[in-house]
Amino acid sequence: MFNNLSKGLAGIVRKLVTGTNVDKQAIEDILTDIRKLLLESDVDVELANQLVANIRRKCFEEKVPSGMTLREYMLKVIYEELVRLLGDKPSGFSGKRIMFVGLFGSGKTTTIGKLGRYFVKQNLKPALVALDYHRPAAPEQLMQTGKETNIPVYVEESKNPFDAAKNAMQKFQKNNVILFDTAGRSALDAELADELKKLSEIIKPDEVILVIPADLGKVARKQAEEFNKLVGITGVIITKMDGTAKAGGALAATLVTGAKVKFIGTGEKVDDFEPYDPTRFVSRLLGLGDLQTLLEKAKEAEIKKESVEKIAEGNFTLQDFLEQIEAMGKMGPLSQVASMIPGMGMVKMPEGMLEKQEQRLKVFRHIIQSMTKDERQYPDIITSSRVRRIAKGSGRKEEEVRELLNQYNQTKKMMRSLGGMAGMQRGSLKNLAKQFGFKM
Ligand SMILES: Nc1nc2c(ncn2[C@@H]2O[C@H](COP(=O)(O)OP(=O)(O)O)[C@@H](O)[C@H]2O)c(=O)[nH]1
Ligand SMILES: [Mg+2]
Repeated sequence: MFNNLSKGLAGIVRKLVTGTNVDKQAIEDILTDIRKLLLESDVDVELANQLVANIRRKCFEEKVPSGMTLREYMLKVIYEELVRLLGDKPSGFSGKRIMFVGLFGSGKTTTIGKLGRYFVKQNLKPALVALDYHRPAAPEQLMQTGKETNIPVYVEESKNPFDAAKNAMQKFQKNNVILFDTAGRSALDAELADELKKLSEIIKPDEVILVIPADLGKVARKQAEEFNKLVGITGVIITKMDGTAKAGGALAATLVTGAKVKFIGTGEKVDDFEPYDPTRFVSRLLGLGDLQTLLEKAKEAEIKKESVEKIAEGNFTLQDFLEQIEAMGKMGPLSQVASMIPGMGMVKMPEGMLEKQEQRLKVFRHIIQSMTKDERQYPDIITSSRVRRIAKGSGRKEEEVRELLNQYNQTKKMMRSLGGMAGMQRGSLKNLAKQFGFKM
């Protein structure tokens, strides 16, 4: 889904995470890339420009929060602006009567089947009502959908949609949700407009859901506005997200009207359907784990800035090392932390490597905890007899104590030899990851 946009954004993020330097020019280059990508995905020019302008302003005019590198800050800003572009909060359904509108072929009937099934899974008792009597095959299709999902369907013998609405509401009094499948046309003409308006007066729907196919692109905005004027839409479901690289257009255009996207359809089958959660959606689009969660957790864990800096300079003690391990521990299991680190999601790690690392860190922690304050501060004083004592105290093997000291010395050497580069990335999570043996 969203293949091009997602691939493109993931590429931009990778560039940002792995680029050697983030300066003014690098930021401008990234902004150019983002704008180009949004336009290619059919996002409105005005919207794309606005998004880029917002990111630029935040990066150049606002102060980068302390404890954050420009790189991380920029990622955060890009993420936030995309979330803003693609909606803010997930939104569910309220009320009993849900009326579906949309042009012919947009996916109304299919979506009603999907949503019906979704309600069944939530232990609700949905019912479906056929209101499209212009096409003979339409009620038939809804009957079929009902059969497949085991949900009752009302079809009016007289083929009068207004009677159908009235009679169905009578019949389905005991059901908790009634889904009304209205007629569509290839365009919203006067006759259809009239019928929908009348139906909406009879049904008095709690929700009016506009169904829009993702491949409609920028036109989605006009359509949403027209339907909204006519019957007042309360939400949108975007279908066929699986079939187009340009889905950004429909999504962004719809949201501009103030409509909330509630669900997205990702295929023809009844389970190809998911609630729309903008923050999760954008994370996925960026190829990141949940960046926001990571940033919050990092703050919670209060990774000590100075000790990170010391590590970056190759000038750190075992005490610093321990603090880092403990901070990482507070952020959750390593696999979880790793999936949240920008860029890490894109790196394939050998199976079991994280678990092994985690185990190793635990051992290191126990060993360091068995050391005296002096030993943690000046590891050079640790002689063989001290190694023996530490091993005994921590219940670990002498070998493991030596391995820790080795790892410490190597890391120190590595960080020193990296010199300038390490300094540049000081404080960054990437650096932290490197510290603990991940390659990014
Ligand atoms: N690939 C894909 N096809 C869909 C999706 N939703 C609906 N369709 C297809 O779009 C066509 C029209 O759907 P239908 O529900 O009959 O549209 P309606 O005229 O608005 O009721 C059918 O062939 C559906 O299988 C979707 O999310 N993905
Ligand atoms: Mg239909």
